[in-house]
Amino acid sequence: MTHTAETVEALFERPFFELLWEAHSVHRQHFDPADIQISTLLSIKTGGCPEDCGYCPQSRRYHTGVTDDALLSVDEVVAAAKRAKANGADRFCMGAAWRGPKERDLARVTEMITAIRGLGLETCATLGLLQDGQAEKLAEAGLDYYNHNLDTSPEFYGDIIRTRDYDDRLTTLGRVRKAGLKVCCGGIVGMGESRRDRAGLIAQLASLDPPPESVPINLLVRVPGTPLADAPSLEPLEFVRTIAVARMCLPKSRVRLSAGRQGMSDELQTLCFFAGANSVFAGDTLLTTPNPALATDRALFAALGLHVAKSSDAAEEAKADQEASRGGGTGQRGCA
Ligand code: SAM
Ligand code: DTB
Ligand code: SF4
Repeated sequence: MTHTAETVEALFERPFFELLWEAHSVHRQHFDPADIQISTLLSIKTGGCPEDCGYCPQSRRYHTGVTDDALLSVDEVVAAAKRAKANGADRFCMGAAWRGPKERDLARVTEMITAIRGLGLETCATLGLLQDGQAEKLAEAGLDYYNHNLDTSPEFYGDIIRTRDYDDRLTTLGRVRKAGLKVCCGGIVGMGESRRDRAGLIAQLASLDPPPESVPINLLVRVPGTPLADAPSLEPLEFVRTIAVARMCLPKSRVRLSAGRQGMSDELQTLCFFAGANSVFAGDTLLTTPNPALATDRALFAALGLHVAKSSDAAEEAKADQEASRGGGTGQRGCA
């Protein structure tokens, strides 16, 4: 199915309840609507990044108070992964404030991946742009997912980032796929982009072949000192629409409510889960900014009757088994 910014924007324009109903229906066709997947995030290399991403507190170009720390040791990261596992996470994501990994750093990260895999956790890494051959090294170490976001539409991208272009990102995503890794790719909204840009981002994500298995949708965390510190806030219902349209256009992907949850009410998050979000980052810090406490999330999930998926793959396999035993295909609905 071909998606263009124009056809995706038409979905945004549907009456709110119609859009929500349609997105929820698509969601139920592909997932158990009572299931939610939890990932834990750890910043393994914080701050001092040479890139100029206008939203990011870790760029060394902006005065945000984030310090330039060294890459953590394998022991420190494995200890954090053990704590995450004890807290019920099944996927452990490691983020590094790099343009991309240097070979020496990559060697340490591959050691981390192998050790964390050995704990029985799924692994994800977000290390920036990958050079030829680096994705293969990550795959050999046992990495499951690589996160690399397109962030916004191709048209708006140059307003936010100048040190790497859209094609650089697509090249990295191609390398990740070629190495056989699963792709986690999404973007940020609330950066002052237009609805057409939000539609353009979703059209790009949906046109990746195959589409990403995980799609993080970040709501900008406006960090003082970054160029986007005073970006206009996004209307909450427009955020819900974004999640609904992402669900419709990426029916089989895990849509993750990512950065920005700390500022969201329970009711707004609930609408997002109804619209098709079925994953979150758990734990009280994302990379450098606050996130709801695990106990707060658990209370919300309990109130909504959501249960934590054992593993994203297990949940998808269970749904596929359920469909197979019903003897029917699912057919995608709605996305133009
Ligand atoms: N340095 C690597 C890179 O850029 O690919 C990996 C880490 S980077 C922090 C991962 C993602 O975090 C970015 O692509 C962006 O989507 C998201 N992000 C960063 N700062 C954010 C903010 N202030 N609000 C929301 N999302 C943010
Ligand atoms: C993603 O899309 N969002 C996460 C994860 N991938 C690495 C990171 C959000 C970072 C928010 C800003 C911060 O905490 O520094
Ligand atoms: Fe660096 Fe990633 Fe932040 Fe961009 S988003 S400044 S590449 S850490």
